[in-house]
Amino acid sequence: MKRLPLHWKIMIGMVLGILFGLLMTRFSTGTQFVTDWIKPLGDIFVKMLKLIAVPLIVASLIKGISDLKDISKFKVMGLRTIGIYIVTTIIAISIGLTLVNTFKPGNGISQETVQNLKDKYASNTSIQEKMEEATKQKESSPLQFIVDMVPDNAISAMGDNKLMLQVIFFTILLGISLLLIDEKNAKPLKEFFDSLNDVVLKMVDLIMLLAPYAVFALLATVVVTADDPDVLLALLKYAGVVVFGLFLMVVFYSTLVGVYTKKSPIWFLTQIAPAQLLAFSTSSSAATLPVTMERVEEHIGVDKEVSSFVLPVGATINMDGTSLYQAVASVFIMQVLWPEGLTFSNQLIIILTALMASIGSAAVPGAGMVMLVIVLDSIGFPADLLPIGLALIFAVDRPLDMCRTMINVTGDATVSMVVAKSVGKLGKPHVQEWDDNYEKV
Ligand code: DAS
Repeated sequence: MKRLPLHWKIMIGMVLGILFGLLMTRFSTGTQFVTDWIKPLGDIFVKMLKLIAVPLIVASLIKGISDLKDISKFKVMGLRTIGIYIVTTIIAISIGLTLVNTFKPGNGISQETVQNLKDKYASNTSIQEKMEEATKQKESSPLQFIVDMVPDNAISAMGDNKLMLQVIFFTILLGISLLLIDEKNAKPLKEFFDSLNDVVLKMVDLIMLLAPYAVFALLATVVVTADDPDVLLALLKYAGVVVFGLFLMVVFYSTLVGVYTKKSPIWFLTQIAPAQLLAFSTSSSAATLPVTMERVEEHIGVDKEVSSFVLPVGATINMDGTSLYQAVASVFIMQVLWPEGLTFSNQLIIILTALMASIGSAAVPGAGMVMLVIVLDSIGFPADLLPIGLALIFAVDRPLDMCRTMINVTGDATVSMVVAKSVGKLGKPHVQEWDDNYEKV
């Protein structure tokens, strides 16, 4: 067990978690037992990862910027990153639309199933909450997400994971200012952030020792709280289209890595596997970010100058998995509830609004579904059918959230490699992983 690579240990934890969850569903008090005594371990693990996300972003972003010789390189890297993120998201949405229009998963849903889902979820508080959250987002101005980027209090911005963009905004300002002041005066702060960066990366290693046990708890919880199988079966074709689309995205990323960076795609996927498995288990790009950064920097060899900017920005605005899901889900819901809305122009609008919605989606569980309301609203989907539309896909949203978050993280890691290669900052991995205690090579 000691020599087993980390991602194998995590996978074993996941499988045992699923089996244990299935076993617990056999007992009347099984769900309560898992919720009371197993779930907290998973919650603690996710909280610990979110706890160190902000100091890691601040330390590595400051180190990344202050290591730059001239600020113009940062501008080039920033524009290149945003540009590639937009392109990969548009590709994801296009794949989603092509598949959902080809396989038409909505055409197989009976009105009886729709009624069954309507009765089951129409009064569901979670759906009401998502509708309210989406309404709030709709009412804010289109540039609100830029205004929200500017924190009015540096310390509070540091403390709130949801406002990751505010942390990034403040840190970039601090890093650039550090670059522009006298070298002698900048030295103490630069050295502080250098050591903070190393310390926080080591904290990631230590927290990851918990990972196999934490994913056991997370997966057992997902299993015991899952919906009854017959509902899941009715939506199998829809879920299959989403998962197949997400798989095609992994093929796209692997091809991009192999062709552009000349690195083996299998090697790439193996190195980021722990981050992918955590994204799958937590359904949160924000919680996974510290591990994504550690894997990309230490195990792939992307320079901090690049990863410290590309990954935090990607975790908040680049969600290729989510955008593909939103494209499939919106057309699926129209196929079932509003076939007359399936015009070509509406699907073009979906490309634009799913792009904006995935940028606006928070890196937390279930965020993609909230923004789906924005996408449907943008094409004039009847407001009274919206809650039914969400009820239609609600049953399989959590497993699909796990899958799309895994793709979100894979896309960020891919773009960080491509950007690093393009600016000559893709070097050798720093560590050779034998087991949880890495050997420095
Ligand atoms: N769970 C979100 C994330 O963390 C993605 C989503 O909800 O679609 O990436």
